[in-house]
Amino acid sequence: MDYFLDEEQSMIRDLARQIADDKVMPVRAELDEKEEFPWEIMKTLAQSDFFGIYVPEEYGGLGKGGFELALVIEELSRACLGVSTTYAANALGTYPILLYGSDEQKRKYLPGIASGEKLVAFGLTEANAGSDASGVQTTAKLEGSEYVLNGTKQWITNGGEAEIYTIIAMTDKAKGARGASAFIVEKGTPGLSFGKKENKLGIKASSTRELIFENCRVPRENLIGKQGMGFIIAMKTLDNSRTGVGAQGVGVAQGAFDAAAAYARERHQFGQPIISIQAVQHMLADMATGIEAARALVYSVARFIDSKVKDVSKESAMAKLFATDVAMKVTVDAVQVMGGAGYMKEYPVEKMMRDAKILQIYEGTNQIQRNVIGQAIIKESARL
Ligand code: COS
Repeated sequence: MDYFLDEEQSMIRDLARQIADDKVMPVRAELDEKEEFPWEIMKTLAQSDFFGIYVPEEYGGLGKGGFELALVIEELSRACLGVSTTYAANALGTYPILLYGSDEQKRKYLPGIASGEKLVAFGLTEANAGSDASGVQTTAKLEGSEYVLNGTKQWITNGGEAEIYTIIAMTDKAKGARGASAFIVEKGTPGLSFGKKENKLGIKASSTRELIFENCRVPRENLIGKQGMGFIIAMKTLDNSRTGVGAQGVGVAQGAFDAAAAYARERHQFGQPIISIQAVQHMLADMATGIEAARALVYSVARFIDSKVKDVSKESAMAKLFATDVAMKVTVDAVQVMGGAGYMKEYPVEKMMRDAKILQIYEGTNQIQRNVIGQAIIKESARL
């Protein structure tokens, strides 16, 4: 399919593809095995200006949008979801500043983020808050010119490795969703420490840790937007970043499909390559169709969001939901097409299948995406 990329977009995709092929593929199995954070790859991505792709030029970025970001995420995901999660989580952590930060905050933080010098992480989830985003129990109390944060965030991607954390905490618990606020917390701030590194099913190259706040004092200027806007900031952040998760789904599905199709040509049974067997062809046909449909939706939604429409909750939830369900099905089927080989670590698809599962869970489970779409349908149907 031709998605009519302009010259710059084609260059971005080609460079990301080259990095995925040359730098990520050769080390992905080792990164997975050793659960090693991909610092070298992050440096290569920084040298290619990929951390600032969606950051405005005035703050040191390339001034592109979520569509170009999706192209990079897709290519990296074709090679390794652990690497692409590490990269994409930066955008998730940066959106609160990009969408709601003051000019001063943008000038202070965005250039270091755009250059890749400082990694970013987003902290919403806690023991009792995740799908229930307004169930946050971490508190932020204004004392003079500082907010004092107390509480624990869990399952935070880039936890411990990132220099900048955008955190949702309650400034007024009694107000529920309207009592949450968003803050920037820098690594090294006294009172911020990191808990255990999680041992995960997949995306093992990425770091997932707890963030522990114990009387952690941040200057009042680190409040993003206004007090009480935290829930909306988190929702709008997720509305923007969920297409990136969709792009991860497209990428990992493509990687699994490519491996399965190549293997099906090589593997002979009943005196013929198994790709000549109709049962295998039908599986590959369904996989290819799902991937193309997911890519078409993810690209359309990313372009729709970049056109600066106001409310994109429904469309971004659709892109995330559809593409990540496709990713799970395609990676499982790739293992099936490859049979015994697919189950072995010599081939990449068992890792892709393990990795893909997280896409149906993080940045809102796919059940939550259906809720978001359902709520939008209820609102829209009232206008019919
Ligand atoms: N954009 C703007 N406003 C939004 C919004 C959005 N995307 N989503 C909700 N709101 C508004 C609602 O309109 C409502 O406003 P009013 O109080 O003025 O009516 C307010 O925010 C509260 O919304 P709602 O009542 O729908 O909140 P719920 O607590 O029921 O939660 C869901 C709604 C489930 C959609 C939300 O909690 C969610 O997205 N959860 C998943 C979060 C997530 O992705 N977690 C993963 C970890 S982060 S990586």
